[in-house]
Amino acid sequence: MNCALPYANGPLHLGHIAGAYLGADIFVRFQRMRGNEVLFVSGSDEHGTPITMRADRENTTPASIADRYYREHSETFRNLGIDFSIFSRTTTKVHAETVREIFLELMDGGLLTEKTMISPFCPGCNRFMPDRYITGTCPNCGFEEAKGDQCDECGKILDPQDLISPKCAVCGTVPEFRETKHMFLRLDLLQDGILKWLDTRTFWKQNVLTFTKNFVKGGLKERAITRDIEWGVPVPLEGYENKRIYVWFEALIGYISAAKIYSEKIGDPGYWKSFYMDPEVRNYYFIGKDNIPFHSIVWPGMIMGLKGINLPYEVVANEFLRFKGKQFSKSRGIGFTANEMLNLAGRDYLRYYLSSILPESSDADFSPEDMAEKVNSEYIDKYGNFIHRVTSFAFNNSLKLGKGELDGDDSMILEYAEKKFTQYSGRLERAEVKRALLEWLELVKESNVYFNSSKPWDLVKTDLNRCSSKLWVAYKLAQYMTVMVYPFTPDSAVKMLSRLGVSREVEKAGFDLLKNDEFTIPVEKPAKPFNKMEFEDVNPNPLDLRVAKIVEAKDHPNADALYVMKLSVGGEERQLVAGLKKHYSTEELMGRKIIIVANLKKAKLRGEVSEGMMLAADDGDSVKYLTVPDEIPEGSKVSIGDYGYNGTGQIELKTLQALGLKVKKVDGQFRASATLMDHNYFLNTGGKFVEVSGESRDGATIK
Ligand code: B3M
Ligand code: ZN
Repeated sequence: MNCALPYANGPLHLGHIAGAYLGADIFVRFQRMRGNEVLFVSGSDEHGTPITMRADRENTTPASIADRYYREHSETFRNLGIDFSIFSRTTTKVHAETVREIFLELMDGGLLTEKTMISPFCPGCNRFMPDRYITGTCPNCGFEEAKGDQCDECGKILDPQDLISPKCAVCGTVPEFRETKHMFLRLDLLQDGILKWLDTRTFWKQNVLTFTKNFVKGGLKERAITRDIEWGVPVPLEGYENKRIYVWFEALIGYISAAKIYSEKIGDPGYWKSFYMDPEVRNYYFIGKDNIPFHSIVWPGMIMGLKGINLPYEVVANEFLRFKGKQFSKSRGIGFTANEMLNLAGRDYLRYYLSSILPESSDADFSPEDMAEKVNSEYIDKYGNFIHRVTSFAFNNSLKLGKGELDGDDSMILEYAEKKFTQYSGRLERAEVKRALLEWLELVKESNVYFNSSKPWDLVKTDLNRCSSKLWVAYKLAQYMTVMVYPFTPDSAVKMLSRLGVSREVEKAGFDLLKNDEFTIPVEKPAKPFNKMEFEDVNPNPLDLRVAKIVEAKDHPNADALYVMKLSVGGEERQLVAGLKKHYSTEELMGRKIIIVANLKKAKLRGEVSEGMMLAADDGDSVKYLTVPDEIPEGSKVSIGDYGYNGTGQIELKTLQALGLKVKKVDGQFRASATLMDHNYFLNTGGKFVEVSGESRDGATIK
């Protein structure tokens, strides 16, 4: 079991998690439950230009960037419960050796060849430019910010020469193309083999298969696998001292080197071979959509040139998860990183929600509101509540649970549970995670119907034997649900199982647990198993920001620097005290539209009440109020990025200060921004940005 090696160049966002990692983890846990031995590997992809680019930007070394994100990613996966056997790195010695061996084996097999190529050289930076340092227009789809190695919009693999109007991403200079020697992988020789093999992969998911076939039909060319760069795995050839192996070529080998390192760690150095070299063993690759061609074409091609390594059994890739319709992007401040969301929602709630919307066959949309709604109405109200009702009833009535004689309804629901389990297994066997969860949810719903119509609360008065039989069936159903939901929400499942009095280790016992007929009822009154998710939990914006119009401004009776103003806020009138006297005359303020924090705790300033606070930018020299274009009506609500006010209620000044409101200069405009959970967002309303009413400075504080 292999899961893409994430570039160690930035935080993992929910798009990454939903694209590959969560589905892989669920699949692995399911396989372990079935009694299969799984080796689950991944690691940091620590070479490549995404990392050198970041190091350049931050004025540090690629190694320190890689270190930072290797640590961060390991922790994120741990926090999410993604249970790798090993999460390795591509900067290890074992990796460099493995790459060297594979490189030489392919060369011996005649699959590598040396060619002189024309490479982009930036006269501005005085060096050969790595592919990703060149940007330009994609010849395939017209996307204007395509990179020299791939267009991130249409997915097409590119050479820098293919780009229309290329330029250096560092200094903007138009690159020259100069001659340089490189080693090439003969994908052209491998094309027929790859096509034949692809014909045997009829069971692959449509999205991967179609993409791959179209790709190969376009014809495979030799691909350069060395680069004129300093950061990377050395090339084992004379004359290549100043070159490095292309990151994709070696990152793919990272699966095997990770497996080797794991094998050494457990004291069985040959262990990895029982996975990668035993043809009976299935090698799955769970990856992001934009990595498909490397795993379904390049990697299989490389493997065909090696002795004894298994070809992928299946390459599984999801479509994209979007955030309110846009692609997740840390740099553009769209959506959440995995860590941010974990701070707001419990691990299992997040895993549940993501599983239920996984973009398996088409793009999906993540929304915090939808998450709270789904978790509450499905996981908590239907599943958690079932466990709670059943165990509480057994406790309150001190029931002895016994199978006893089953009636028609009992047998029917138990058969239904078995049928749902079979369908669920079929889905998961095909790595259809979202659909497997739907089968589970159907069982949960039917079980609730069964419990309600059994009316154990009547039976307990009339027929105690029937009643304890019904409860036994209900416990059995609760066990089905819990065991089946384990791969999705492992922590909660373990807890729920112990509520049923079942104390065996879930993964060890696996699906044999379903055969368990022994339950013990609680000795103490069961507490509610789950707390509901509140919407505030997932919307971090505590500011009720509004557009207000100044309708009156006059001197404060007892303070020299202050004005007392009357505001109109969409039909509502408010009084506000502000220290603007040094900066504005009352005439200059009259009729202006300003932005206020409407839910700041009321304060009395020298005897005058201030209901809220007006926002102004202070660049050290002058103070200027924030405003919006005139077409925005007073009373309008102002959002921070996509976040409207979350309804927190009255706040203290320090809550406002914690959001670090600042001026950002963009295209000559001075916009107001705030920081929510490490992201910087612009304040906006009605599709317009909140701006400073005049010249300011980038980074000026807003208060
Ligand atoms: N590092 C791309 C990515 O992180 C790349 C995957 C390598 S898998 C061998 O999306
Ligand atoms: Zn340059």
